Amino acid sequence: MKIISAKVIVCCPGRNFVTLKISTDQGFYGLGDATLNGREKAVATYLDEYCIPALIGRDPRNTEDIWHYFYRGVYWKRGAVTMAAVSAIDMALWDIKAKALNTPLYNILGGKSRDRILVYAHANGKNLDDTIEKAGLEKEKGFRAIRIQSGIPGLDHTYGVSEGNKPYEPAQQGLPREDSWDTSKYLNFVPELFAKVRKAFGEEIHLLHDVHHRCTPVEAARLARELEPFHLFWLEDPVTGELQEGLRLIRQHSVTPVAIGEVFNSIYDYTTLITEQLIDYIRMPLVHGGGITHLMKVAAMASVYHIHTGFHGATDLSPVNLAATLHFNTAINNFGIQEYMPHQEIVHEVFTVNYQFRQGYLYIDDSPGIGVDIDEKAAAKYPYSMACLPVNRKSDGTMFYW
Ligand code: EZ4
Ligand code: CO
Repeated sequence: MKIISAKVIVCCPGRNFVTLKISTDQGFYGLGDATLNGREKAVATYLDEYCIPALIGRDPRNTEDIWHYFYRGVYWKRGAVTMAAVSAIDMALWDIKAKALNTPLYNILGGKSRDRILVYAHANGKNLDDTIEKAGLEKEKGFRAIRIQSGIPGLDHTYGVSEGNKPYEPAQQGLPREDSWDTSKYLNFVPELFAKVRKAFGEEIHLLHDVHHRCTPVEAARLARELEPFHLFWLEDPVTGELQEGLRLIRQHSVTPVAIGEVFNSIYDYTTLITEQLIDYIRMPLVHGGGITHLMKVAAMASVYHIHTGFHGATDLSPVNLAATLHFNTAINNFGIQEYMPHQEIVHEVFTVNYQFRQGYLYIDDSPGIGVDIDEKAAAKYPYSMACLPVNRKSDGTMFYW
């Protein structure tokens, strides 16, 4: 089998997506997600200019060799743009391999370790009462795990909280919006938030929270310790992960489980975190972490250290990534939980999907390959429209993490 052509499809059904489509001489084609929120065109250009010409003529079944060609074979390794491109290629090749064998992807990743995938929903309220109400709505939909984010008294915008009644979407048209941040206001509010939410819902439901990289290690250690009585499923990105050793301080002071890595893109971002057991969940998604080939290795390494998966799954990751992730989660032993933020209806005019939500779980069907298709005519109706993630400053104007 040979790759005869490949193309990048950039579209904007409500938000931007980058999809790689690789075609073979045997009639099979594969899809890979290459979406990098706010930097879509950089990945599309990297694929178009440097990767696609080097793919033509290769046997698409050689997933391991092709992965290393675009990783090890390239002098400039790692980085979000490069690795999103590698991920898309890898995902599309695995899609082709499974389609050629006429079997769902999970079958060639280890088969079924489970029939359904536990997912968590998002409750984003403007204030404490609104957050409890929103969490109640998610519980009524059947979710058994809910991420709790709330507006913070005294701050105009807070990460994770939508404008008006719109669904949460952090990327805004044009150049980045500037938010303002105050860590002490945040730290004073969050324990009270979780005390009330836990009281309202009892111990049965899993509660999660995303700090979104905004604490120093010692601030994060304080928060993690103060949240201990409310038994969080996890505390996400309590600090930026750039300094892996920074996570030691949190571990020394608290038993609140920690999840990290939605902005990581390589196994080398995780080595200290995993081998010193400083975290409990890996978040690096297939679309940004080198695809199935690389994540299989990261997940295997994590499994040795009692660490589970809990992959990033916001709406800026396309249905192709979500479906590939569901196959992955079906197959591996150390699956933990999957983030699930449903895409807008308009997204499904472009992507037809093979998964379904029921009572707290996602179910993937047994169509061959990844099982998601793209309607290129529909995609062409929604051209790319520049949008960026916000930037964030402390209240005195100091540039900070968003
Ligand atoms: O801010 O996907 O846990 N989820 C998150 C997301 C990220 C966005 C960035 O594009 O942190 O909401
Ligand atoms: Co996050």
